[in-house]
Amino acid sequence: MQKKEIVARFTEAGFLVNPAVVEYISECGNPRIIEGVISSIPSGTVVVMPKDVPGMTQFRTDKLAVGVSKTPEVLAGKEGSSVPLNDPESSFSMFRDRYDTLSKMMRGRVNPVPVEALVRQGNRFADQNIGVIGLVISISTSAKGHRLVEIEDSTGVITLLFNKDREGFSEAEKIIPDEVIGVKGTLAPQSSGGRGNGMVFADTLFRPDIPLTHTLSPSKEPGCAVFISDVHVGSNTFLPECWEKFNNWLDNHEEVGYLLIDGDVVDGIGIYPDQDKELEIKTIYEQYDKVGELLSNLPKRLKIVLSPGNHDAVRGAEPQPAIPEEFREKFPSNVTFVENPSVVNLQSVNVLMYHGRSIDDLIKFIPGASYEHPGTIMEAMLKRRHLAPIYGQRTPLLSTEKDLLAIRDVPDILHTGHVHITEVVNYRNVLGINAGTWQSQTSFQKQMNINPTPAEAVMVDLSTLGYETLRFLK
Ligand code: D5M
Ligand code: FE
Ligand code: ZN
Repeated sequence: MQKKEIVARFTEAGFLVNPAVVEYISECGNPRIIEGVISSIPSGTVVVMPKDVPGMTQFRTDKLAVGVSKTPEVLAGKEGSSVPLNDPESSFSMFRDRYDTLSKMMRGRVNPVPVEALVRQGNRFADQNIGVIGLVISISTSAKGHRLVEIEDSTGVITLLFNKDREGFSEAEKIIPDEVIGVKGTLAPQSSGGRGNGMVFADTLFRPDIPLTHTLSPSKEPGCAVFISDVHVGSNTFLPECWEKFNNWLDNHEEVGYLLIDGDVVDGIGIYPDQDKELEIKTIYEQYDKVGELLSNLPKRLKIVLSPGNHDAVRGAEPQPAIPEEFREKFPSNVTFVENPSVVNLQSVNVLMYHGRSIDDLIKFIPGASYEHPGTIMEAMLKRRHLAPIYGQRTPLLSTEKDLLAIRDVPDILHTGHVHITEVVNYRNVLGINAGTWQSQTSFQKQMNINPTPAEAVMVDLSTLGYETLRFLK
């Protein structure tokens, strides 16, 4: 991106900008950083300085202190915590909990009126400005190109109309099924009602989102964590020499106390048609034994956290259970097995780990989203405060009492994987790390035109939350 364009974008948003910042953004070659900075800048800022740009001043220093890593505390997604309902077909209580949890996060901003009160005949809200919050049950486009979104709260269903000629329409185009949104707008006269349910002409769209006031809260103790994903041991595209280099690097970097692995640790068996032709290790037990061996060779000081993904030998429906005991025989004792998703606390830094299968669905539904930029999808999850909002597509969701994929508490770090492409973003001071993979491009990815970034790891200095991408491919 040209420096002139960078300056222009900040000017347009009402800010002056420090030359070092312009330099940095132009070098990064990722224009989306600008929008991230603009969205999280403290009010009253006149000139955008390096301290306002995530990653600029928070990059790790060269002298990292060695900490004493403690066993991570599992705050959510402990082994055995996701219990299916007796009636697996019933997702009612889960959606009810989703609505309750996410609507609370917006209530103060939206001041919602219950849908029932808006659709009642002769109600007093016609032509009035009102707020309403609901779970999206259908999305369509009107003959004139406006977006019609049906939402449901605990009292009824109402249609929202987002006018295509109004500011903010592009956000309305990103509304996806089963997310919880709020709007402020005008209640239409009863006669114009959307499918007889009443209609709101939407002015402003609200999402649960990360509060603008959210600040970085690094650890007070020194120490670093390394984030990886999608090791795919057992596949003939797994890269053992690169892993070896990574192992050597860890041997020589004592400041690293934690290693987090976000699923697809093995390639698995029977995950896709004709997979056996691409397997070097043909049984699931031997694949896990090999992982156990690789992890045993890593330095013993490391505390390792391991969650499953869609290639692992567990139920595919999310939350996924931890990798079962029967596969752990060769694993060292410094591994903590957690569910997918889970929240782990590393010396006060909370990491939300989620493999990321829902990324496939979110890419399909969010205009402009792509496999090359999983960071955009992590932002989409954080805005919606949900890891896998869309029900009934490619991500199987388990029916549970509570919605275990809602992002209840704001994490310090969101760690995902699955798409095999590394990207790090900072969204409102939450560090989003999509970790890459340890296998080279597979024939399937070639067909899909997915270009992975193999053999990369992301290191975070827990005492600053600065990060660095480490590369072991060559
Ligand atoms: O996912 C590896 C990569 O392949 C990741 O980018 C998602 C993509 N993927 C996986 N399954 C599909 C389907 N069915 N369609 C399109 N893209 C897909 P992994 O979980 O390691 O197989
Ligand atoms: Fe994978
Ligand atoms: Zn995966």
